[in-house]
Amino acid sequence: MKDVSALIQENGAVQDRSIYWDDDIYLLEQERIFARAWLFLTHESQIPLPGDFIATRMGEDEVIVTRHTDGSLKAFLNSCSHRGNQICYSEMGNSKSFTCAYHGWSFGTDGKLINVPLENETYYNNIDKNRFDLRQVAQIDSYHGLIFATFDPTAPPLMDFLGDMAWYMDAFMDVPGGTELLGPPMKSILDCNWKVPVENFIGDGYHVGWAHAAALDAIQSPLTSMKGNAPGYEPKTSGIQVATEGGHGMGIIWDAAAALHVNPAYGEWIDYRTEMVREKRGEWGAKLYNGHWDASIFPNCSFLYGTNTFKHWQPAGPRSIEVFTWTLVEKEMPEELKQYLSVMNMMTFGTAGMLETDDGENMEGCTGTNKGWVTRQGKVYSGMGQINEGPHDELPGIVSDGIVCETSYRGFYRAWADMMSGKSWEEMSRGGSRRSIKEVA
Ligand code: UNU
Ligand code: FES
Ligand code: FE
Repeated sequence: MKDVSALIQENGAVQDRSIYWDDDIYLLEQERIFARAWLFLTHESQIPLPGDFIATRMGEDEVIVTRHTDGSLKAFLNSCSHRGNQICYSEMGNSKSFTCAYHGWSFGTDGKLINVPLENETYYNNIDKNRFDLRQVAQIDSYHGLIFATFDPTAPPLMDFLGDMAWYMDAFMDVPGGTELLGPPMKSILDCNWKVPVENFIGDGYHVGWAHAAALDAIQSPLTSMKGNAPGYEPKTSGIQVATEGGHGMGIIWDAAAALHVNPAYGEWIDYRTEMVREKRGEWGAKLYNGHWDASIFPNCSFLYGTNTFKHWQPAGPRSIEVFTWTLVEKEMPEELKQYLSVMNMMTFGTAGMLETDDGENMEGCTGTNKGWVTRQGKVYSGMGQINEGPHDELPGIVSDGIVCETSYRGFYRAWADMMSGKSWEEMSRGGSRRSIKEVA
């Protein structure tokens, strides 16, 4: 395998193309990133009652996420401790226990082995059942309803892992009544490496007017003015991009939360709520709430706040992903508004959504060309705006000088490189990608 420390260069601005293609790099990602980072599982509203469960994956590890009988959240491997068969094949439901289809071992909603068929007759009551509980995640927690877990007992608490990203997200997550993901999610498969959509959603303001020109035209919303990056569109003043500690980041277009919408009801809701947010979180809070965001939560979740889409990019081999698309709404929104936003999400970023298909083709292209051995020896570049970014007087993270740049790409790849080189969480905080800019200043 290539020297891991050379895969990312120039402070995050250059990527070796093998990271989008090679099997050995993908396997190392499973070990060093997906087995260690906090990973999104589901939303609390999907499993409100004892016995509710969903099945998902953490990296390539199959897991069951439950609401245990005592109300707590549990997550454990969906693979039988007897001979390894997958235990649960449904995606969601409610159950008192999970029974393996092969020999019938059954497990509680906390993953504990509770029944072994013919236990007396075959094991002569001499089997220590505790030894065969399903492997639990090391830590599980939720942030405003979003449930995350990690397999790494040494990982920092979830709120430290999210760090400054949570400070930003609070502007729209920490509203009266809270937020919600409407599920179950839409699902599709894309033939691309998982990092390609993550880097796109982390703040690619460059592609919006270009790749989405026809879709912007078809929708005829205020964002149509970005079409074709035409004169009059001013990327320097229209927004910022931010790289926060730990590889999270976003691009924010000011005063544009509802700008990809045709129904005035959403803009009216945003205006009404902005005042509440201003009272609670001040001017910056209001400005963030009223902005349109594209963002990624390291390593494999993204969302568009304003366009109400929430994406979970599940790696399925080095060159394929499963895309799960949820609708992000506020719980207190009127039901008709939630329905409208859910339909708009389908039309824009659902499986056959107008913008989803624009992006999908590009993401598959950015992956697929690397099948060529010669092509794969090269590098790709995300150096835009590198000479004009830095700490901000009032905002955490590294802040760019406009919406069209690659500041947040670089933050993501610095964190990726840190984790891939096997640094401890300690090392990553001391001078690495996990250092809060506020603490440094
Ligand atoms: O395609 C996107 N990531 C996007 C679309 C970002 C901002 C506005 C609209
Ligand atoms: Fe960006 Fe070609 S112009 S990938
Ligand atoms: Fe896009």
